[in-house]
Amino acid sequence: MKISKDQIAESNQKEQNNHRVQFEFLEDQLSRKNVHVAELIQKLADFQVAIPSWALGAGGTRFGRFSYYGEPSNLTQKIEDVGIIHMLTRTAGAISLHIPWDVPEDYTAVKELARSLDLKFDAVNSNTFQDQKGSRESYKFGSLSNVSQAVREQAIAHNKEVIGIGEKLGSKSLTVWLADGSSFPGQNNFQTALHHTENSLKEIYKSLPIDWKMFIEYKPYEPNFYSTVIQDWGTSFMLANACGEKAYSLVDLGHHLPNTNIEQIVSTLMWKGKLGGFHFNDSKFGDDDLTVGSIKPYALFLIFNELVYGMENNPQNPDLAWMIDASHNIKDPIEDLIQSLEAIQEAYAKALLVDQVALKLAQQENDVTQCQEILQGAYRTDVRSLIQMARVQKGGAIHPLKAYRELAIRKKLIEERGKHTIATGL
Ligand code: AOS
Ligand code: ZN
Ligand code: ZN
Ligand code: ZN
Repeated sequence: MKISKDQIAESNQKEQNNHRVQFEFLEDQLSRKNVHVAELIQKLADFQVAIPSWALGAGGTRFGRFSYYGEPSNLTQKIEDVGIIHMLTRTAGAISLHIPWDVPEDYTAVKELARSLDLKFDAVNSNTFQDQKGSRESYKFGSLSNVSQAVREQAIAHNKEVIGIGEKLGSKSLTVWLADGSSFPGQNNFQTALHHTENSLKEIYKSLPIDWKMFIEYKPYEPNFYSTVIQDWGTSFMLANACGEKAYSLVDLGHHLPNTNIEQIVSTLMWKGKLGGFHFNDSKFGDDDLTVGSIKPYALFLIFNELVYGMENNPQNPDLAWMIDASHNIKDPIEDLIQSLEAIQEAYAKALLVDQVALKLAQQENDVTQCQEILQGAYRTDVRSLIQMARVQKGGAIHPLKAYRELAIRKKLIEERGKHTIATGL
């Protein structure tokens, strides 16, 4: 299942007039404020977000899983789904694979398919939170932090294997997320667990190719409910420093306790040159993995404001690896990802509109009211036609979601794949 350029052109034909009127209005408004609209569009068009291979199927919860009809049941079909999203949005130019859920059988074929859909292979993700078929040791009581050396060695070996797989695909980074922790006080010695984790990560780091990065994800709780070994950005930052210059912290928006000031964490890490990757999603309570921007769009904008500031002022921080880490229980995953991409682009565009010079001046003068006005002025701008223009210039759809529905893609996927398919993964 592929979407053709003609199908997109046809869909855009119908939207063209409306889009033009809105864009011209906004362009005029922004030009009056001395905003370089063409530059802005270019930045938006260049912004690419990876889709993880586990986001294309229905995730479910521990209480149940409801299949979404026509789900991709193998890696080829997952890549095809990302291809559909990228064709419509032109902002999802990469796929992030999870090992062992998505080990390619035929590397040449998989790479060729990705190339034909204009997709790159983003970070590879290791999995030491589940026991794999036939493995000798169990991760029930942790992986890189386990009290048993044999378990730690198995988990280290797995990560090295994942790097090897990534190398064959052209990936340039490894993301490590650990479920390690404890569910009851006294179960673990905090220092021993952290010490083991640091040593294990250093061991994995030794196998990292010279042009690779390692991303260390943190999370306060779940699946363990008393303590998590890498619980917060400080721990992740400390471990990244212990490993070396190719190791970075990764911020997943859902991995913070309620009301945490995530934008401040972003700012601190970028100042220290240690923010490597980003997992987008949204949440009300915890690691809810909901559609980006569906719950706290203003918080997302404030985070992007710091990201934009960092990208412009912190050359010590490398280019970031952007990814959507979401899970879908009741929506069509493709529709959900299109909505997430739109929300990301919107927050980014609004952050680009913040007048940094005026903001700095207002800060110098302690003009608190004016500082707020500047941020909210940018946030309240309707930037949708700008994002549409960025998409159109790259051959995408003015309205990706509408086009997806009009082209009846899901219906065709069901015809092709069958109704009761199940995606591998979470
Ligand atoms: C888990 O909570 C983390 O967000 C991971 O980044 C990811 O969702 C998991 O590794 C899926 O494999
Ligand atoms: Zn994540
Ligand atoms: Zn998560
Ligand atoms: Zn999450």
